[in-house]
Amino acid sequence: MIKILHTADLHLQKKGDERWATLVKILQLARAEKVAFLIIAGDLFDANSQAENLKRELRPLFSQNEFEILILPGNHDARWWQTSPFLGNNVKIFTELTQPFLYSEGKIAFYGLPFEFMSRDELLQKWQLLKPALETKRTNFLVFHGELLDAFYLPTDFGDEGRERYLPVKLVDFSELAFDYILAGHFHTRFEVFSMKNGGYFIYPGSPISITRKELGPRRVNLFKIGQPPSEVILATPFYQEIEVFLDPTQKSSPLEVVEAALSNLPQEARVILRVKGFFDGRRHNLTEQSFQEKLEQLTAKYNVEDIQPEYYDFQRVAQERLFQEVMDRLNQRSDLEEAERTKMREIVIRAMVEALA
Ligand SMILES: [Mn+2]
Repeated sequence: MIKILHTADLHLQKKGDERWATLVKILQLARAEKVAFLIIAGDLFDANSQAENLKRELRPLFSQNEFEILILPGNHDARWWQTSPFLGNNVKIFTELTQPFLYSEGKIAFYGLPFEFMSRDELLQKWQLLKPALETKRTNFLVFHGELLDAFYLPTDFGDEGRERYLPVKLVDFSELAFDYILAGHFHTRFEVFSMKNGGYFIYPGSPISITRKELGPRRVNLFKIGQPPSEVILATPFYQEIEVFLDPTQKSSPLEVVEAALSNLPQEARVILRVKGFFDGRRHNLTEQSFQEKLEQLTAKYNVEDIQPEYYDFQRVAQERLFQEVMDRLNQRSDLEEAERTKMREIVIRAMVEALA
């Protein structure tokens, strides 16, 4: 059984940083899983200039591996490959769509389209060139870096990109082509698999480390055996995680305890974007908004919190009002209300009274 590891969008910038460590981790996984191929489907480097600086550092990592490393130029590192750089003994770079890399006595073929700006119509003509060459008796791979139009994506799904179209394709474009797997890159947000009409798969593995704050949750690579469906493997690499804490004013515990409970038990790779919403009674907990914020910052320094979005409200003036307490008691006595409705109504009352008493 031939195993393949597929990733993309590492956006390497310099040796020794977290992105570099992510590449090292991927190579370790490839070794441990005894894969035959490591496929990097574009944007290995963040920019052409960084690629130039890093190539000597990469050679020892990319040499003496038991597996082949096939690299596709993406939109971030499209130009750099034109000078045929040497990256290591086991490395091949896709430079021409019509010249596949063949293995296993020609039973496995990897086609790759190095990135250049093209419209969908121009791309359709490119695929037509391949049609006679794609033998159905072999396993055909396409390595691709661009946008799949079947899914609704936002510009932020591709890292920091402008509003241009980056090699737009639709699944239907491949329906008469005998590709068994399209190993793609460019879509950073998450691991996604699409089934094609011909029975093949189109796979975006997502970035293996968060490049922007839109790339949330643990990062993944695609590890699979030829003939079987793609499958996701979680990497222990840095990722962003949004945590939203809603402070319920009827809760007895201190708002700081509520925040801390939400932050504990996160993996150490998580970089947290913390949003604190809702209300607390400052008098009851001996807090002001100022002192709460200070304590919040002290607390979050212990965890990997990169950003606090302070959307909380000290409603102590409202909490002291007899009318408010009466309304709350009535709300709590209503047995016909779902808990979610009760919370909603409580919030409406608080907001109205906050404004009325201002
Ligand atoms: Mn990218």
